This record gives sequence, C-alpha cells and structure tokens, in this order.
Amino acid sequence: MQKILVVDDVEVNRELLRYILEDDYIIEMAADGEEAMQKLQGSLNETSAILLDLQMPKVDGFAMIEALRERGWMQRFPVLVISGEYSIDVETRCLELGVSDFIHKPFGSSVVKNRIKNAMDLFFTRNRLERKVEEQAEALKEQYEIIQIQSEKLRQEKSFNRLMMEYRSAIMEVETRLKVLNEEFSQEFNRNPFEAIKSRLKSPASIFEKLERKGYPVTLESIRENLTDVAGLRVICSFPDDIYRLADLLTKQDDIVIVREKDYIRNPKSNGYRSLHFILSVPIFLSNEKKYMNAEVQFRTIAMDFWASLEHKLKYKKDVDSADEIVGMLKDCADSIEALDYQMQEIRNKIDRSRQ
Ligand code: 0O2
Repeated sequence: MQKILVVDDVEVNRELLRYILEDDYIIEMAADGEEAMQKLQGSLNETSAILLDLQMPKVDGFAMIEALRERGWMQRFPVLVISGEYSIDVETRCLELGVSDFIHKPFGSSVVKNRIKNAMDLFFTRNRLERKVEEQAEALKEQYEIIQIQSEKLRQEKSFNRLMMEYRSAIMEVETRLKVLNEEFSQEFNRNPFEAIKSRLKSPASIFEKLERKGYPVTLESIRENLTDVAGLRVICSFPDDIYRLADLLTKQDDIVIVREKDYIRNPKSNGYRSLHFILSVPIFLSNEKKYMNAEVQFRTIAMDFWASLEHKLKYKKDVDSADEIVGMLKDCADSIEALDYQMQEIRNKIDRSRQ
C-alpha cells in the first residue's frame, strides 16, 4: 500500500483523515511542518503523497512547502493542501508553488478519496512520461554522438574521400550537360529552360544515418549499392513543360541510364508535393577509367520549389502547433500553385504565339 503523510495540528482532523483513508493507504501523521520534515527524512522513498494543513504552530503549511521546494522534494510526490482557508489568493499561491490540489474543509470522504487518487495518478503518470522523454532524449543524444563519431571516421577514410570525389564528379557531369542544353536553348529559342541548378553532396553524417535507418551495412560498397541520393541535383524551371522537355533531352543522352523515375507532377503526393524525380546512372571520366555513378535529379518549377522548401521545414520540426491545420493550408497552396504554374505557361504560350 502507498504511504500518505497527513500534516495537521488538530488531532481530530488527522484522525478523521486516517479513518477515511486507512483502508487504501498506510497513514503517517505529523502535528506540524517541523515534525513532518523529520518524519519525511526517514521515509522519503516510501511516501507517496502529503496532505497538508496551512495554519499550524511552529512550521506552518507555507513554510513546509518552501522547505519541500528547497530540497527538490515537490518533484517526488504530490502535495495536497487541506484547509479551511477560502481566500482565492491563498489558493492561487499554493497552486503556483506547485501544490497538486486544494481541498476545502469541511470535506466529504468521497471527495477527499477521489481527489487524492486523481492527484496521485496524474502526478505519477506525468513523472513516468517525463522520465520516458528524458530517456528517449538521452538515447537520441547517444545515437547522434555515435553518428558523429562514425561519420567522422568515414570522413577520414581515404577511400571514402575518393568515393565522394566520384559523386562530386557525377554532379559536375550532369550540371555540365544541363548547362549545355540551356546554352543551346537560349541560342535557338531565345529562352532558358531552367532558372537555376542547386546541387548537394550528402554529408557523411546523413549518409551514415540513412544506412543505419534502413538497416544497411556501413561500408563503401553499401553506400554505392544502397544509396542513390549521395549526389543530388535540383533543377528549377519556370514552366512545367520545360521540365519535361529538359528531362527528356537529358535522359535520352545515349550514355545516361534511368535507374528510377518518379513523376510526382502527374501523380502528386497526398500532401501536395510535386516534382519530377530521376535516379540516373551517369558516366564520369577519371584518369584511367570510366565509371558509372548514381545521381538523384529533381526537376521542379520555381513555385513547386518554394512550396517544397516550406513544407520540408515541417518535416524537421517536432511539436509544431496546429500541425494539421498547416498540412491543410499547404495542400491548398499546392493546388493553387499547380493552377498558377499552368496559367503562367498559358500566358507564355500566348506571348510566344503573338511574336510569330
Ligand atoms: P532530404 O532531406 O531532402 O534529402 P529514398 O529512400 O529517400 O531514396 P524515396 O523517399 O522513396 O527514396 O524517394 P523520393 O520519393 O524520390 O524522395 C526523394 C527526395 O524528394 C526526398 O529526399 C526529398 O528531398 C524530396 N521529397 C520527396 N517527398 C517530399 C515531400 O513530400 N516534401 C518535400 N518537401 N520533399 C519531398 P529525402 O531523403 O526524403 O529528404
């Protein structure tokens, strides 16, 4: 049975509480704050709640709360005040000091029983949850540190650096081919099919994290075989038809192989995400060999990119307020952006036709 310490200077009150609670709890009693603190010293771990009167000789209820706070003991068990005090200010002060509940005298036995039970349930559930969160945070911290150490090891390996150089070369290769196409377009049709290319090499920490998350071994062969997005390029176009034209011209080049294609423009994701994705195998030409490397190429319009950057933030933010509402707003924006992209394309077509 759990132990409750009843602190009240009036014996009849203590006895009444003992009578109400002794079937369910072990009852310990003290006549003032001083005696209560002495009793607590010896039974801190066994005490599950304190029922505390406010007006008492020597150390009163508030002084006892202060003493409990100083020692950090308010975090160990719920403290419930039982008092004849009806002032809102007093009650507020108690609650602000961390008291779990305030029961007014005179009280009914079922009210006392239920409020003690509820306060204890709530208190210990909250404590358990807090401990769980702390343990999870600690585990995450450890995981993060392991990732940092392992990725640092990877970074220092000469062969890892060589592999990264090869992926960088793949990025340069695709970038050059796209720039050549852009150059040709601006000569032939007086316009550029893309606005910008953003590229990135996955960091050692992200590589390690993804291999771990997907259960792949952390080796160079595994990176090569299992990760297709170490080299990443994002091609930002003005209009949807430029995306398909450019993607077609690039992927048709006779030494490029399409490993995978995902068309999230014709088949948008349920959150509204739209982009055309390819995993391409592209040749790089080194001093004594030609090698094929994987590169992820994403084609988007400016508007799709704007949307995806904002939506991406949501993915990495935990505990976002009104997350459901934001998801709905983002979906609405994605629909408006889709309509806008095609309207802009239509306007461009009209302008082009009027020029001919
Ligand atoms: P990050 O942080 O951008 O690198 P995978 O196992 O990742 O190779 P997956 O997820 O099936 O395979 O590939 P997919 O669907 O082609 O997505 C690849 C990338 O597209 C993602 O990389 C994102 O960059 C982007 N993407 C896909 N879906 C969404 C989306 O709903 N919103 C946004 N903002 N971006 C998206 P990562 O590795 O998931 O993320």
